[in-house]
Amino acid sequence: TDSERTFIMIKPDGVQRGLIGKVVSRFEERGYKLVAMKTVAPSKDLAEKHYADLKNKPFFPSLVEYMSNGAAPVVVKELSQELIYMSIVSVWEGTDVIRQGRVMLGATSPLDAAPGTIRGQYCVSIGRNAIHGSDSFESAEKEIGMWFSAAGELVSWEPANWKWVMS
Ligand code: DAT
Ligand code: MG
Repeated sequence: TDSERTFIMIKPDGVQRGLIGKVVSRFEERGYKLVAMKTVAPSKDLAEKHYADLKNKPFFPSLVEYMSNGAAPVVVKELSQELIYMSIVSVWEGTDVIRQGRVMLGATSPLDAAPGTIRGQYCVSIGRNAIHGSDSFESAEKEIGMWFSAAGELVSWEPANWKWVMS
């Protein structure tokens, strides 16, 4: 349905490399609706929780380090000037956005990602693949709940062009 929502995160390498605008543009131009977005510096705990399904993988410690810089175990560290591991978390809405978001990201390993996908255009390393997107309805619900407090942070609104994009 056109109210389907997904969780999209621009990881620290994507932020450092100035890819925020490019990622946001792709979703905006496709016609999807931005319903939440903020900067975060996740704690190690939150990064571990986000990737809990992968906790037995050999790359799990380096994945968590990459996402959180092994930060102190607070929920979301206050942003400060010393911060270098900053991410952008966002929620996008629209028809089939979970599956389409994954297609727009490209394969997990950027070397397998089709040219024209975000990872296929901007990345070469699986450990620096710039972006995360929910892989199912269940993960989208879980991840949105983990990174946002639904009450105030998700906005219900209708873009002026909505009916010309989703029909
Ligand atoms: P995706 O990010 O495409 O959903 P995933 O959920 O399987 O992929 O893994 C989460 C992240 O973990 C992925 O973006 C990069 C890292 N990762 C996955 N497989 C890896 C591997 N074989 N070696 C190193 N990092 C890996
Ligand atoms: Mg995944």
